Amino acid sequence: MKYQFARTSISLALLAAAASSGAATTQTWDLTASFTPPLHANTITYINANAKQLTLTAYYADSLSNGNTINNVNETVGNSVRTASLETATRNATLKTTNSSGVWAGIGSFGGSGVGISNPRDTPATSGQENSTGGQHAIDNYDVYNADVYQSGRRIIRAGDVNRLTAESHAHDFLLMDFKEVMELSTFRVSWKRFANTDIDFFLSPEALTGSTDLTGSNIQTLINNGWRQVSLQNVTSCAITDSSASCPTQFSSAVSGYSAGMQGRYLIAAGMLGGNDDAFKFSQITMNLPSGGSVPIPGTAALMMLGLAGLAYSRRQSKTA
Ligand SMILES: [Ca+2]
Ligand SMILES: [Ca+2]
Ligand SMILES: [Ca+2]
Repeated sequence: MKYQFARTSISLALLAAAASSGAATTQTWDLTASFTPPLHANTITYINANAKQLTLTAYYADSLSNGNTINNVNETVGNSVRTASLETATRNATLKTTNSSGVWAGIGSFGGSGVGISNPRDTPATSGQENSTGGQHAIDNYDVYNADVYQSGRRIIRAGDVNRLTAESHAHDFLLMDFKEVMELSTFRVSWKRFANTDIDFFLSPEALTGSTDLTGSNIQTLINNGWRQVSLQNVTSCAITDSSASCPTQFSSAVSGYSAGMQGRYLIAAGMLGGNDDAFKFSQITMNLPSGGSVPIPGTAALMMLGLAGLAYSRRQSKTA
């Protein structure tokens, strides 16, 4: 698997896949390739062995449409707690790729261990900067004080305490996956997570949405009103990249809240649980299925056709000179 920057390797990947590829209805993208260059980008396109593209775009939300920040989070939140007021605020927050200073949210490979997002509120606030502090380098809704907070000489908040949200603002990462065509939900692999009770909210676009889309300026509540469907998985399992056991990667199944067999769409958003603060994870693999009855040209067939054409051209030249 290669991403778009390594075009010279793509044809090799196709030929290598030709021998083992069956009916190519299952599409898998390996997200562990390191981005060199660039190290981080707001948008990355991966190309799998069947030449199917997956474009990832990093968004984040930290402010409401009225300009206020998501600031109702000055409260104690326990692990696995979904706070209704914060969930509502996050649903109504504006999705964006950059802050007012032009610092953008970046997708990072973070050592080839899967993709995460670093948003401008993560520190250091440099475009696409990898941040190794806590879970900030992951796709996360994780925000904590970076330093102790004192009141009247007494420490009231300990730096890094996950059970205290930042009082100033809450920032939330959103990963948009564009499969370029309508596909069915299948499986995904979480290669890293910050906490045991990491939960993911997915939002699948309506089947009718087949054209290009830009989420900038919209919010999750608007998307839901427009037919996007929420699929939520609690306590995701993380797997080593080399783990091929049955429990990895994680299936979209009836055990997943809001899921039903055959759900399909061109776009999929992944985010830490809306309304939570302890969800931080990285993806190393995404798999989708082409809708029932669909198929793509098998690379082996394409290669054989090209050989056939070459043979035809050769024989034509032969007959001309004869
Ligand atoms: Ca959680
Ligand atoms: Ca992050
Ligand atoms: Ca964060």
